[in-house]
Amino acid sequence: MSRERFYVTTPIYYVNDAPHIGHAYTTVLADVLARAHRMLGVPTWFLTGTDEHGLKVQQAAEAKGVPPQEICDTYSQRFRELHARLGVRYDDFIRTTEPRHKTVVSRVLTLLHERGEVYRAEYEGWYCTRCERYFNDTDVQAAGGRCPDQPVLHDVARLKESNYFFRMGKWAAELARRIESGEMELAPEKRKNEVLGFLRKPVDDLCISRSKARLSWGVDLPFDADYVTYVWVDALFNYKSAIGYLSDDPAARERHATWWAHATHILGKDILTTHAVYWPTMLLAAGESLPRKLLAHGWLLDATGLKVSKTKREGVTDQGPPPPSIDALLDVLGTDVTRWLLATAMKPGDDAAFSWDLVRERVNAELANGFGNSVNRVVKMAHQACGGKFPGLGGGGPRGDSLREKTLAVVAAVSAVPETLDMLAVNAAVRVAVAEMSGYLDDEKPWKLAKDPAQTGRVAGILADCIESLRLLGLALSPIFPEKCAVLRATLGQPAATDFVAEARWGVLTAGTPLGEPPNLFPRFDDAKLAALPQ
Ligand code: ME8
Repeated sequence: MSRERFYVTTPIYYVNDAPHIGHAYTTVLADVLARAHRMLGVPTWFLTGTDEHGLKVQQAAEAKGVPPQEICDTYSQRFRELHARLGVRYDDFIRTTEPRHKTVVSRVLTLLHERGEVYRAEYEGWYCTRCERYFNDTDVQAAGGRCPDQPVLHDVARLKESNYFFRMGKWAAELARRIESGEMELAPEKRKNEVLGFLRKPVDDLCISRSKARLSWGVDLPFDADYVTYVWVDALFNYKSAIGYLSDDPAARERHATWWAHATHILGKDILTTHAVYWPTMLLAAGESLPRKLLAHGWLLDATGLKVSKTKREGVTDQGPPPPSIDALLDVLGTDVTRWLLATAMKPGDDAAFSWDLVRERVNAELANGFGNSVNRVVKMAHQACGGKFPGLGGGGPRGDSLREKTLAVVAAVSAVPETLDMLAVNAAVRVAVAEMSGYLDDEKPWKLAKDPAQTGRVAGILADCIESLRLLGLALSPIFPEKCAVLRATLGQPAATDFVAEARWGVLTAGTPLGEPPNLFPRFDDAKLAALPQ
């Protein structure tokens, strides 16, 4: 099923502040996966967007003294601009203040209300305005009277209100069954266990309304004009409203029918419960099928080991150096290197530190001295020893066979992406192949052999193996490095457009193909550029 179609989403981001590297991480990851699927010929639909209702936006607007819509327009545009700089190619960008979305929220709430899935009750609990969530006594106590999700950063306040509730608890056991059966996959495994653990305990019903007395910036509850919809209920439905769910337009409904069954949501572990419990239980209650898969990744951490976030870290004395801003990364390193730094920053199950020191180290070791150096070295030697043309395969010997094998392992890792969603495995395979190429060259020393006219065929064989390997690496890595791989392809006399199915095998380059000048694909980290950035 996963190979049939791929509908991939990012969380829709809050518009109360500028995007940072955490947001860029998720979006780049989704883009890399979307590009990999497209390259493999899997029809793909990539959705991202902005979450524009709720208290955070209302408060940001009040603080600036402007209407909330103005804040939304400004920051939503910032996300679009960032996506453009990151080379992110989405198919649709949804904003929750758009009529196409608000109509759907209203319709689905009416449906849930009519089905008896929503009731009114008095509620008293701990409320975190930053998370826009109620928490129960036990969780708040365990967090030392602070927000259970972000105890260091967020406080909570006691609130008592009459509100509307969704019968979430009623669906918990059914959801657990569907997760256990694999109908809705949760990756990585430890997140699945976390969610199943949560569902085994009694699950509270979900407060889905906010009194307009406190919060007016939201979608009106269709059955009570004194309330707006809880921002999370509103936001989660973006994944369906954007593709035409409950739309009046038949073409839009058709899109929903085409894509929904193939939905994969990419998100950070901070919003696992909302996505893995609130969202699917609401879908079950509405009589809808569940998303195919949820991939909940970890966090990029700053120098103090805290999640990189927009929140000012009041009360944290040793703040350490700030993490790189996404704009600074792009200014110093450009689109492709930034994409690669993010896409391979962490294993989905783990968190990862992210600092300028780590960035410098990785750029130099993995790109400048690794992949980039191999490209430069091999093309340069081909100019010196083979007249700047691809000499044709043959005569490389056992080391050549081994390079071919390691290179084809990269192709296998790319081909497995629809099942694994694992571009890190692709990257790891590339590193093995690049190391093999380096060892091959260092051991065989074609530059020395070239001095002996009797060895011309041997030199050509070695370089041909390396060039063919580079062609395949350029193909496999184009979802991460769209621009750099286009340069590599051009250098190796390949057309700009890739055809993975036709090209992902050993022996595609034809003898005599002219090679371009040796490119410096990945320069070393430039500290002067970093120092020149405005502070
Ligand atoms: O939660 N490391 O929006 P948001 C990695 N509007 N990823 C990070 C990160 C970090 N340090 N910080 C943020 C919301 N992210 C809701 C979502 S969806 C229906 C509504 C990424 O602007 C990560 O994907 O706070 C996280 O889940 C998301 O940004 C939160 O973005």
